Amino acid sequence: YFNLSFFSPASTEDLHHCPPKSPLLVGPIRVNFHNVPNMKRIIRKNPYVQRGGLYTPRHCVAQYKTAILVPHRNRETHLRHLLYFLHPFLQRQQLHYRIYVINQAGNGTFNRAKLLNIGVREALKDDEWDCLFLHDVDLIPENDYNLYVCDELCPKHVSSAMNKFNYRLPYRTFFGGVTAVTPEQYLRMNGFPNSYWGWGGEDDEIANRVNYAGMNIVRVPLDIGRYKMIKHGPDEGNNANEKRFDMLTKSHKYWKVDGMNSLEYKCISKQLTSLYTNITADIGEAP
Ligand code: BGN
Repeated sequence: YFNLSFFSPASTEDLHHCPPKSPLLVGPIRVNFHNVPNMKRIIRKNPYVQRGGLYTPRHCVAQYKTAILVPHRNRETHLRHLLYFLHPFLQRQQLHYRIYVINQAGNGTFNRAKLLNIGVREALKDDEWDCLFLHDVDLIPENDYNLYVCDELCPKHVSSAMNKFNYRLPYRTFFGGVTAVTPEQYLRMNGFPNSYWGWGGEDDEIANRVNYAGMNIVRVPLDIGRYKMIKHGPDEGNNANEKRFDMLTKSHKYWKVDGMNSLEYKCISKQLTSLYTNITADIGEAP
């Protein structure tokens, strides 16, 4: 008998694992926001991205599966900048990845942390992700050695050096912007709080939760965790949360009852567009 497998197209079993260090990385990336790329152009530049913003390396088997979760409302130009830079960036890292955009329906006060809980719940229905990247829409990574993979033991603060803070930490426990956790780490801290409506404080609460759940934070070195923030004015519907100081003093009391185990929302739509999975949810209103 002849062995005909030679003639069949390469299946994943015939492919080798991607190397530990991708040969495609370039290091520092020049990022600017002079013109806003339109979606068609981004699609043209990323021909191997599949519907829903999904990508799998074609010439090797990816070592990691990462879901990128982006809370969003009315920031389309920011989203286009992000997609324009992030898709090629992640492909150079030879990851299996998918980008999710989670929209808050209506005009109520914005709730970043709750949208991230929803993104995690929905993403885990689709695949067995090794890593969840919780990503602000207005932060663009400037170095592709900043690998979008998780630390096995500790939640990771990724955006350690933002231009807005002169490429330094604004304060020692800062955990805002871009963070990376495994699904296991996420569930161990009961996800994020659902009760932070408006700007500020939720990231500090999340940093507290990491510690309450018996974990430590690791941080990407400052020369690698570099991000450029897209300048913008204050958002409508995202005023500073005046209750945040008070809430933070009580976070140790509530973290076990406010989070993934108390998450309630209505998924209004889950749509696979060419560059991302677009989820819109009714998340209720601030009390
Ligand atoms: C902090 C905010 C964070 C924000 C950073 C950077 C608070 C709580 C004060 C007790 N924290 O001051 O949410 O990410 O600034 O802008 O406001």
